[in-house]
Amino acid sequence: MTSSRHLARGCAIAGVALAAMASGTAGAADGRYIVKFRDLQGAAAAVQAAGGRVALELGPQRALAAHLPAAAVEALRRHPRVEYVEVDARRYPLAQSVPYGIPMVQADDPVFTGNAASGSNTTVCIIDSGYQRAHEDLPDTNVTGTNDSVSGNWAEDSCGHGSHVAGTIAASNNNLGVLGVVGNGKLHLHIEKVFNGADCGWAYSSSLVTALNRCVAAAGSNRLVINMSLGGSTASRTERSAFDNAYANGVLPIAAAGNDGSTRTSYPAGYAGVVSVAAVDAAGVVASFSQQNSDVELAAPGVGVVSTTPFKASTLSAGGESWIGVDMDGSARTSVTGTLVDGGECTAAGAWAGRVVLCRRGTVSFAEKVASVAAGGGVGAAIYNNVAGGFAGTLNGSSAIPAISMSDTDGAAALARVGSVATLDNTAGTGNGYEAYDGTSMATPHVAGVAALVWSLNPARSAADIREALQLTAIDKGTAGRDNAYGYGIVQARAAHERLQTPVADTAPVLGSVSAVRKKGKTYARLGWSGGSSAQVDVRRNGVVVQTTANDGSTEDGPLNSGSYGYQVCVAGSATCSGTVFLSF
Ligand SMILES: [Ca+2]
Ligand SMILES: [Ca+2]
Repeated sequence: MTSSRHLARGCAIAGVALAAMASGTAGAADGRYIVKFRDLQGAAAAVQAAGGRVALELGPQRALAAHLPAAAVEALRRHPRVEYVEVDARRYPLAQSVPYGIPMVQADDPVFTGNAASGSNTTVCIIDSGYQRAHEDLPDTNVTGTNDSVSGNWAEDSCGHGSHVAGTIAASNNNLGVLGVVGNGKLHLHIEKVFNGADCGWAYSSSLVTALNRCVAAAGSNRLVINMSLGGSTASRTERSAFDNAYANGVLPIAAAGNDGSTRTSYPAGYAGVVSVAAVDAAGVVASFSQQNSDVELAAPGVGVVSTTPFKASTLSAGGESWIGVDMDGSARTSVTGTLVDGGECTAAGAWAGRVVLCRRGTVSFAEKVASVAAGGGVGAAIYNNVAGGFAGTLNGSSAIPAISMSDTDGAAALARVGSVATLDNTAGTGNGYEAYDGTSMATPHVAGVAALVWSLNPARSAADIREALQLTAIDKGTAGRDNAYGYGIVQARAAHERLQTPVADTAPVLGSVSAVRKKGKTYARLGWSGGSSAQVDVRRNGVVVQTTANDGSTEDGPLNSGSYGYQVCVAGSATCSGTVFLSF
């Protein structure tokens, strides 16, 4: 049987919480316009004569901002000294929204943001659906990738999954969009594109192994973390040995625990050499979809994670306001315009010919609501939530008219604009999108980003050291100690870093035996020991170092004259030594 690897993404989009990023567009419902004159002499009088009220004079531009009734707009457009009249469009403060997961995993701690070395000489390889390089909030430099004849151009992302993962790891610390775990651009990202198509589809296990090989080659001398927000239920011998060997060779692979809500093990997360990541919500509670088994190792934010997507946002605009909604699965991807009406719960068709209809969530399915709107002649449906927040919905089929979901608060704001002309724009296309997704796919990049961040500031440590520090410093959740829902708990960047900064105390070797052996008529001492925290040991004879050798458990010393000798084995260059064992002959 052929195994395949699917995206580990749960119920997709769970609402959009970036109201500050919405921009006002349609019309000047508040009646404010900019009127451009050939010269300003008599301009204010002309505005007043037309029934308007001047708000602001723009001298160098020879223009006035003014509140104008509709009739005045038309009159001024025909005025011989007026060049044009345009809507005085709204501008909003640009702000970066910090997703809740960033502080939850301590990624914004000053120990990292205040250190210019954070992220440097470290690579995160993202094996996914590509990377929307043109996105305004994703790094454009320090990014490499591999084009693939099957999956296409790595710098484009047809389904959005890979770009969402990448944003959680590395969205830029600037004045827009979101913030990633490493936002300073120092982290090297390498993109391996194994998924393609609008739904991302699936990839073969062999493609995943090829991607791993390319990640290793691309990382060069950098420390390498691999992000795999993917998995499947069938193990593969080839894949297992590839990832276990990579880990043994100093690579840190991290994968999603899976979204089935079952106790099944998912692969590659299930291999010993791969860290398996569970998903928690903003309250730190394990998500219902997050798979629970003995392989789960760490937990991280994976519910309602806002990050970067390559898609143009779906919007409803009316009366000078615009709200960001979410495309309903199966909806037509078109833009329509019509008078906005309140359809209640849209349980039955109304007289909605040519209208854009607002529907409240509840009582009947989304598909039935949209069918009612279409049957009533409506040109588009915007379904707003009946509880707090946004939501993602499916029509379990397709509709000829566009349908989007909206949050409860945006729905209430739209209801206040009923009667005005509305545009429901659900066209698909590339753009600087931001969406909230659910899934262990979203938890995985939090851990990968934290591992890279911590490793970059502790460059002498091994992949095994980083892994151990993440385990030992995670916030314990659920039943005390490691458990199958949370693993060791929620990953903590600062705590792991501090643990790695503390020097580890040496432990002494244990010298088990010293015996005399004869070779070519001469006598040697043969030593056998175990333990010791160093790669090399000193052999001491009567307190004097006579040999420094590999800590491999045995060596010989000599030739020796007959007598009595006291031997010790010590951590190289230290006084951390075994007890003394005597040899007399
Ligand atoms: Ca940003
Ligand atoms: Ca626990």
